[in-house]
This record gives sequence, C-alpha cells and structure tokens, in this order.
Amino acid sequence: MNIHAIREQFPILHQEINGHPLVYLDSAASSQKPRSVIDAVSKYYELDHANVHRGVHSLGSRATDAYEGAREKVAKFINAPSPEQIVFTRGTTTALNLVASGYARSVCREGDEIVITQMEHHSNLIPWQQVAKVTGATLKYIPLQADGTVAIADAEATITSNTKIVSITHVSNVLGCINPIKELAAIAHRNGAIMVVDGAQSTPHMRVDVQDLDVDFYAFSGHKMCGPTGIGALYGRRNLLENMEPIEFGGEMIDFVELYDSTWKEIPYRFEGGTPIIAGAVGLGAAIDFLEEIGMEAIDEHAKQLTKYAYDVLSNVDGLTIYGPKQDRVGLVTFNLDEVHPHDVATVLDTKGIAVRAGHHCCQPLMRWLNVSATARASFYVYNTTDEIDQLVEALIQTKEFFGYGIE
Ligand code: 7TS
Repeated sequence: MNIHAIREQFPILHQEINGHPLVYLDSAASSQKPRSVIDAVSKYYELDHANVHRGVHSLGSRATDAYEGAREKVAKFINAPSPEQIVFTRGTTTALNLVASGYARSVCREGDEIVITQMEHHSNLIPWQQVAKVTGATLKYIPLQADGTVAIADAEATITSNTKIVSITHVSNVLGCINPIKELAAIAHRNGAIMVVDGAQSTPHMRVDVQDLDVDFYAFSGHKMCGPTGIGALYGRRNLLENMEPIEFGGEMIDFVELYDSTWKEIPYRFEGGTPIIAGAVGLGAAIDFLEEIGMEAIDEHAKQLTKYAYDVLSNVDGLTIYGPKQDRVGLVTFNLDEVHPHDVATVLDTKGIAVRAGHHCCQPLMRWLNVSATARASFYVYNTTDEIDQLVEALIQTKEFFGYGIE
C-alpha cells in the first residue's frame, strides 16, 4: 500500500490544527472521505438527481440506477446472495433497531432469551433491553474473559435452547478484539437461535463474507468506511427479511393502500419508507469502489500492523494502561494515563493537532466492567502511518509532564 498516495486522496488531512499538521486518530468514530467519494456525491447532485422508483423521466431513472447500483455494490462487498437482501438504513444503529423492533418484538415471548455481551456499543444493547421489556424475554450476557474477549465455552454455557437471538459485535469499538462470529453463529444455530452481528467496526477493516460467517443479520455504517454520514446497511437472510415487519410506514414502501389496511412492497423496499438516502447510497458505492481498489486484504493487513505497532509502543509508556487483548485486535487502542483524566489527555493532544476520542465510547456497561469512568482511544485507518503513532506517543509523554506526573 502506498500510504503517501492514499493520503493525497483525502483533502481534509492536509491542514493544520492548532499550528500542527493534523494527525487524525479518530476513525473508529468516523473515517475521513477520499476525493472520489466527495466527487461522486457532488456529481450525483450536479447531474443525476431526482427522486427514485417513481419518475418515468430520464433523471428519475438515472437516480434509480445509481441507488440500485449502490445496493448491488454493497451486496457484492459483503458477499450477500442478492441485492434484495440489503436494506439501506441510516447506519448501524438504525439497522439494529430495525431487527429489534421489526423482527425480535414479534418472535420473542416470556421465557425466551436474548444473548449479548457486556462489550456491546449502546446501539447493540439498548434495543435488546427494550425488546426484553416489551416481550418479557430475558436479556443474558456471555461473561467476558479477563482481557475482555469472549470464550467459546462461555458462549456455549450461556446460549441455550430458550435463546432466540444472539447479537454480538464483530469488532469491539473499545477493546479492539475480533470476536469469533462464525463459531458463535454455529452455537446460536445449534440452539435454534438467530445470529445478529454489529459490523460497525469490522466492515471498514476486513473482508466480510456474510455467507461464510453464516450469520442471519449483519449491520454496518457507511461513514466509518470512507462513505458519507447518514447511510448504512442491514443484510438479512431472505426468509427472515420476508417475515420481518416494517417499522416505518408511508410512501415508497407500500403496494396497495385501502382506507383501513395496506400491503407492503417486496423486500427490501418495504423497509425503506419515504424518499431514500439516495446521495448517501451513491457515496457509499463510491467508498466501496475506493476500498476495493486498494483491496480489503491490504487494508486489513495495514490496520492490523498499525494496531500492533501502537499496542507495542504505547505499552512502553510508563503509567499507561491499555484495555483489551494483545492479540487478535484491529483498528484501535484504548488506554488511560495514570492520574490524568482522558478528557484532559484528548484536550492536550488536540493542542498538538492530534485527534483522539475520550469518553465512555457509548459503552457504559463495558466501562463499569473495566472499572473506569472513561478512556482515551486512538483509532486508525487506511491513511494513518506509524509516524503518526510515534507523534501520539511523544505527545502523551509530554502530556504526563504537563500534568506533573511521572517526573521524579
Ligand atoms: N456499534 C459499534 C461497535 C460502534 O462502534 C458504533 C459507533 C455503532 C454501533 C453505532 O454506529 P452509528 O454509525 O449508527 O453511530 N461507534 C462510535 C465510536 O466508537 N465512537 O463514535 C461512534
């Protein structure tokens, strides 16, 4: 991978923040956008925009082709058997809420179990709490190992024949660990449950193959993988999508409307009520083209190398604690400096042009499990370099000195 050539394609990276060249280490929150994605969205608005699926005029068909073309790209990108099994959503949060409200609420009853883990992002936790409250199902947690990972034996002990849904993140946005989704899906299926995956942090970095993983639903966001904000997707197994209830009703999603009842369009349109996120989908399609041109294998390798490098050099900083396993991680390193609040760490780093995230990362139950109120997190993507990680380490050492910690 030619990082220099890749960086050239991201206009936002070439600026100074507080008098220093920007070092953007917050891609797990949202990645930056290459020129090709920005251009695809503006070209769409400049030349092709109209509403989709209704205009018989030429712009209407161009917009429809662009929107449906993006759906085909997404399907191919994650190896979905067909484009109809891709529902465009606003992102991972909306996709998981669709499964929880449209599917889980109608299949779960009292005595049923929904199994998740304590490392889940709030978007893969609160929707299941709500399903449990409404249906009387029980929410169960697979206990975490000391390093935060999920052990297969614990999953086997937690998932039972009463389990209807297992919903787990592919990659943790705090611990960085890669969960054994294929094995977990097999355990879920053996017990008659379905497997839902939060792919928000995995899809940007690794080749996702929903058929090989043998999962039932897979959710992800475009904005974390070079695409625009406001677009994401839900993959679903065909028979499950066909039995899932729409949760938004109105234009675009109907077949026949009578005075007191209506029928729905076929999948996936019945889940895309209202004028869809056309420009967002076009941008996501361009993001997929960009990633595929580099190659997901090369992107995966780069992210793992940067993560390993960051783990190793940060481990050498006195008074710095890293959370999550040493091995099998990708994309990010979450840490705390002794005696310095992570918000202060992030604020000092920002004065040096370095952007990291500080806070609970939408994982309050995981923060409680880690016994911290917040952490700092550096996350990496295609455009980051080991040199930037060295700058982070240097700045962290200066941060310690700034707060008078670590000085004899
Ligand atoms: N699941 C995981 C694992 C995530 O990391 C995020 C976003 C979401 C779900 C929600 O995605 P959205 O696109 O619907 O917002 N994570 C983060 C983060 O770690 N920092 O900011 C957003």
